[in-house]
Amino acid sequence: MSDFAPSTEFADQAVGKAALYDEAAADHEGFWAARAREYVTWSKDFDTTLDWSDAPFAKWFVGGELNVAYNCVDRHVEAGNGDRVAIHFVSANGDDDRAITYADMQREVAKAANGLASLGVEKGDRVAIYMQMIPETIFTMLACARIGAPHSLVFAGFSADALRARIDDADAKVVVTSDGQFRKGKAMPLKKAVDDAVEGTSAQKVLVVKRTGIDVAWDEDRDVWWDDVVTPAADTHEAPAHDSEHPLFLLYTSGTTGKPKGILHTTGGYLVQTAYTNAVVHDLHPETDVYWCTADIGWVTGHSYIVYGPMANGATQIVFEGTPDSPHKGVFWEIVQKYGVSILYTAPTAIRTFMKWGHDIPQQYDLSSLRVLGSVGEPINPEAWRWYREHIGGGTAPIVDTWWQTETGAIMNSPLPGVTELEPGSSQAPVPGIHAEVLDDEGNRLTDTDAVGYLVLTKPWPAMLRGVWGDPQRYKDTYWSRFGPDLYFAGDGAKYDEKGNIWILGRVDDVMNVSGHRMSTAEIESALVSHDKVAEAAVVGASDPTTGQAIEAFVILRQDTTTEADSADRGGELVTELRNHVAKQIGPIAKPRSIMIVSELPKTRSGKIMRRLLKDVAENREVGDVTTLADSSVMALIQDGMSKTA
Ligand code: 6R9
Repeated sequence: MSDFAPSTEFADQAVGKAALYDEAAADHEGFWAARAREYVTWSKDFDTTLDWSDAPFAKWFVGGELNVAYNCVDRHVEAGNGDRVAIHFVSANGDDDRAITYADMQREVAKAANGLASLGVEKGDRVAIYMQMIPETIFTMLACARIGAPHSLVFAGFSADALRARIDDADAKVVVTSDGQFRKGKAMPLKKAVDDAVEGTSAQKVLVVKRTGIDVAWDEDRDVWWDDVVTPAADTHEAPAHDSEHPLFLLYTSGTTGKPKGILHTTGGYLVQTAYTNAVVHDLHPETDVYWCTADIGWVTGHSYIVYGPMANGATQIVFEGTPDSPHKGVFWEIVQKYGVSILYTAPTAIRTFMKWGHDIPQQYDLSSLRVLGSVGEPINPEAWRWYREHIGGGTAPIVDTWWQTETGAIMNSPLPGVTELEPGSSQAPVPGIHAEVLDDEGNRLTDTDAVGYLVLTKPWPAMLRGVWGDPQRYKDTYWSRFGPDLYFAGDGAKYDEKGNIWILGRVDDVMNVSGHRMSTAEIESALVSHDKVAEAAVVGASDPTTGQAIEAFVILRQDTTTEADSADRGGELVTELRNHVAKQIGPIAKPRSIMIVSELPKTRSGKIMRRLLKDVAENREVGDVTTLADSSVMALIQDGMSKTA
């Protein structure tokens, strides 16, 4: 038996069962109709499971009516679970830690719904939310869902310009924000960006939560305090039933170039798939588990796996306002120990950071409550996977590597803990009910495990995007034209291994072509990270007159295994060692032309490495737009390092 097969103890108690695969294979629509009635309470039952007659515009659970906020809150109170903690809020400075029960949640959401209604928000109006990780953000989202006013969250690290573009595109009527946010102990302004963004837009009112108490500019006609409008509002609110296809939210993808796309999700199908996947993939037992998804609510992972999926299931979860390094580098593990977190869902970029900091930090805490670990956002390098399993998961916790997108709305490819024999580094196979294949350029399913193709979703799924806000043509062109009108092109390169596992190789623009060999950035990055001196790596293909593209690598060293001399290495001993290591791991063709040792990598605020910028550096071009970087000074550091090497 492999080390990565589920234990019998785990399998016996697991929510996800092997039989789900058979059920889904036998009857796609029947399977989803059953999940819809299992996970969601309908005010009016649906009559048709899927209407795909106007493909690629799907309708799921046609004729059904429901209220998402009722499903996420009220029904748990009605079932006698009002005293169960919904959220353990862990504040950035420890000044506002609180436990919010489902009964509290019901009152808070009702107040927020009444407050928003008093500002003129009606069913169908769009509400922009520009707020950090505080409970009021969740109250507002659920209040919008309750009213039927689609929300559009804009990550609180985005600029005023980015916010304005999103308010404009969605014609938002109200913006909800806070005075400021705590960052590494300091109060930073937030409403200021809203002041700069809303001028001349459709936004009529700005609702402001007081979080830090810092000074804010005030427009008497436009601005209102949460404490004046929501806090005193009535704490009951009748939840109206909405059509299954009523818009639930818009979420703009950070898009590297061009106008951001407003990805549209609707009510019934989205809730069904987020709740179902949260149950079977995270193995959620709402009565006993303490669940923690560390994503920011401003990203799709926060929408689907903090707010909608887990709350529909009645989970108890952690919402953390802070960052992994503040007030100290052990704060995540301190939280796990204090609250007895049993399910942890985080991103490879965080795991690699913890690896870089060294395992002696998590070792100081009792992590024995953890029984399921999850990963999302990027391919997780096998080495990081093993570190996560060993040092966080006690060597036994199953890791669910979940592949999905803002557009898919919910998890698509992932092992089922308790069923699947795990394969470090691969999200393996579609979950029951999902159909994904790797196709070649001509649209044929790959048969050769050496070949690289494209990940394609071959059947509609309930949480699928329903369109790009205001741009049906872009929806068709981007996702449904590469392989045909009912095959969804995900934009990710992928391949199969001998066992039939699907390996995601990164975005197609990250697939390199070196002397006619197609190679993925992710594969070479994993090879670099498997060296014991490397914590993180980013690889790009830079144009090369002879080989088409040449491999350029940027690496961050591990602090616990390297010296200062290593960090100063510019093409010397360590670099040679790393190049040879890649050659040994993958083959000489994969040997990077050069490797640069850096202290940081350029990342978006959701933690994805922006290889486009590194490519600019590698090709000696002026570095492109850095506005979506979490820290725009990183590029200057890297370029400075480059010029010293040259
Ligand atoms: C949920 C989320 C989507 C893109 C996706 C892919 C990458 C996400 C992954 C993964 C390999 C995984 N991605 N999860 N790649 N393995 N487990 O991240 O949504 O921000 O829209 O990004 O992220 O490239 O296409 P989003």
